[in-house]
Amino acid sequence: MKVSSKTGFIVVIAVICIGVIGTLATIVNTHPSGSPAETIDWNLTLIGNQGNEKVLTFDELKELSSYEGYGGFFSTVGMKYGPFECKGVSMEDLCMLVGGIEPSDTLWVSAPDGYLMVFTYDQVQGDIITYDPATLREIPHTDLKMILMYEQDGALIPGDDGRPLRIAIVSSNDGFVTEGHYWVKWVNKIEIRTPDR
Ligand SMILES: Nc1nc2c(c(=O)[nH]1)N[C@H]1C(S)=C(S)[C@@H](COP(=O)(O)O)O[C@H]1N2
Ligand SMILES: [Mo]
Repeated sequence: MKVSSKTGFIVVIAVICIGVIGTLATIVNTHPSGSPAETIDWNLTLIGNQGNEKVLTFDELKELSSYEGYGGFFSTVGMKYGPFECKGVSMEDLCMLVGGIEPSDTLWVSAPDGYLMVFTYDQVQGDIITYDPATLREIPHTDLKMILMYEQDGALIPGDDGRPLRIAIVSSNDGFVTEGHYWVKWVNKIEIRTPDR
């Protein structure tokens, strides 16, 4: 029948239109995973060497002056990762927020999975051994900096790699790697400890 085939045609077109609009709406609404626009619910607790505490949200951390550099690491089994473009806040700046770090202090960086790294004052200042990415032989370095990274290669750090905050050892050049155990993932607590306390 002529009328019903025309009606059928209109129904088919309508269904296609709804499908196309729906698909476009889904694409517009979905941020690519790791997009910096994503909201991150995360608190970082800083504890100064007097026991003073300061809690920063992920958003507050991103408001602080940032530091960018290249850094890569190798894991216990010798696998090499990076170098990445790392953006974050310098550890010295973070320490300053709770009164600074003294040469005799140590820095205790930990994560909810129970992982903990203790850094010396010198390590916080960037005195960390660097290795040739190809041979893993020790090489000299100049401008190393320890940062708390919140962006890796221009996006949020991937979940398994420490989202949203990870320690990174960076420099203005990308020709080196450092030991992976320094690169604490999922950092939520940084404590400055004085030996006398
Ligand atoms: N929170 C947390 N960070 C961590 C670890 C961990 O177990 N927990 N392992 C460390 C070690 S020993 C290495 S070699 C690297 C491994 O990094 P990857 O898991 O991104 O490969 O992360 C470091 N950071
Ligand atoms: Mo490791």
